[in-house]
Amino acid sequence: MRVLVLGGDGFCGWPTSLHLSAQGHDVHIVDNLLRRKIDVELEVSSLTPISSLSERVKAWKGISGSDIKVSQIDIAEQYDALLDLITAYRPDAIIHFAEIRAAPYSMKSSRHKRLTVNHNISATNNVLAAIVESGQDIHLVHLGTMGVYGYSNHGATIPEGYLKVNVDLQDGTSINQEILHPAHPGSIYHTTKTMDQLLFYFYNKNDGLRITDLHQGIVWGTQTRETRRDERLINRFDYDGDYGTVLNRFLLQAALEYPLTVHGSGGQTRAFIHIQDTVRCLELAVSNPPSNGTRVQIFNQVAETHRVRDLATMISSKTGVEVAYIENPRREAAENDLKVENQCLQDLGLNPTKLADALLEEIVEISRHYRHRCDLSKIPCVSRWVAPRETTIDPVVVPLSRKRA
Ligand code: NAD
Ligand code: USQ
Repeated sequence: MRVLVLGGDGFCGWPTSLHLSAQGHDVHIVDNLLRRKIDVELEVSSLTPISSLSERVKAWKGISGSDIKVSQIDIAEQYDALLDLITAYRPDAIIHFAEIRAAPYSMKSSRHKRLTVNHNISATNNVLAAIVESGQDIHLVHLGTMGVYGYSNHGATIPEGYLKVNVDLQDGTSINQEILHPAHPGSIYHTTKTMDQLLFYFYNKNDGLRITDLHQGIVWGTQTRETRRDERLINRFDYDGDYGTVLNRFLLQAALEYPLTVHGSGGQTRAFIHIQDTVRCLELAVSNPPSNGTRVQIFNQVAETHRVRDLATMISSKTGVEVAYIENPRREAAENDLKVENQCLQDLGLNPTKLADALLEEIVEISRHYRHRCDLSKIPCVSRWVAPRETTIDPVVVPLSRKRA
């Protein structure tokens, strides 16, 4: 298959590009290097020494014999260039990773909020409009997030995208329907992913586009089978307060003997998946497109769920590093449970990796190996959801009512 990977230089996109290339697919990366520019803005860099994108693909050609072509296009701004590439390359599938993806970054200031919304919504709409204008039957695979569902404590298992509802009609009868699960985003970044969902809904209904939306949990780990083959292929490792995600941050902190930064009581339960499984899920999604005329296919890309303080306690007991409970800079529930349906990708062949000592140890090893590259001043999360002067305002709480049988 010919696969266009938008955002193929990023944390998920690079190992996915290599994996698909190793599986014999023809891969073409599009990236405007925005993620590397954000590193410059934040004055931080990946813990691992990532090569330039041109060095990466040259190294891959030398190691595997396979070509990965690269186009530097800003898909949010350069619509004509994107359309020309799609027209010429004629991809069977497009994988769309190319969005600003860090919740704390999106909440840093009004400039970051506006940038994240304008950028992500334009990027997604441009891809959809370009597929329609190209007149080609291309399967779009998008990386969504578990955060579109939110983290309220309603006790029910989160379904894969669609919720069954019963609607009472005026004549006293009722109808059963499946609707998109209500959106309950927890940051501006997560909000853009809920808006993406509506764009997919519309283009699927209006233009018959075939779309798979993967609602992914927090990705942990760094290396995959392909990125491990040569140091020039190494994947990025974000540890800073804006882009670093919780489990990788805790493992790095453990390696540096830096107290584990648990927000609040650490009662937040989140979904996790290892990067090796992410690339496998993308392979499965690309190989299993929805048929024409079907609604947007939504899969929950999740291996397991964990409570943040349980992760910290587990890592602390293995390494002896203390746990620091710090004021939560985010506005989120102090405690939540999370039950998630994740059967669809397993039915397609995913056998997800669970948190395993060997994999945790591998991240600690990477962290130890590159610890000299870590800037400790970048570890604290300084982006606040609400400015201090506003913290007396109570958030809007949507009451949940329950019908008892
Ligand atoms: P990343 O920031 O490392 O990678 C995104 C890539 O897209 C970067 O290389 C960036 O330069 C490129 N890009 C951004 N805007 C672009 C544009 N306008 N034109 C061209 N290229 C552009 O992020 P990631 O961690 O690889 O995440 C990829 C996707 O997966 C995101 O959409 C994210 O929301 C989703 N996701 C990530 C995680 C996670 O834990 N990392 C979890 C769930 C979902
Ligand atoms: N947290 C800590 N300590 C830290 C960092 C985070 O306690 O040092 C807590 C946060 O308060 C939050 C939880 O850990 O409750 C998760 O935070 P995170 O930064 O690991 O994850 P999040 O902001 O949700 O975003 C990440 C990715 C995003 C993706 C999302 C999937 O950056 O692209 O969409 O995970 S999900 O969380 O399932 O929505």
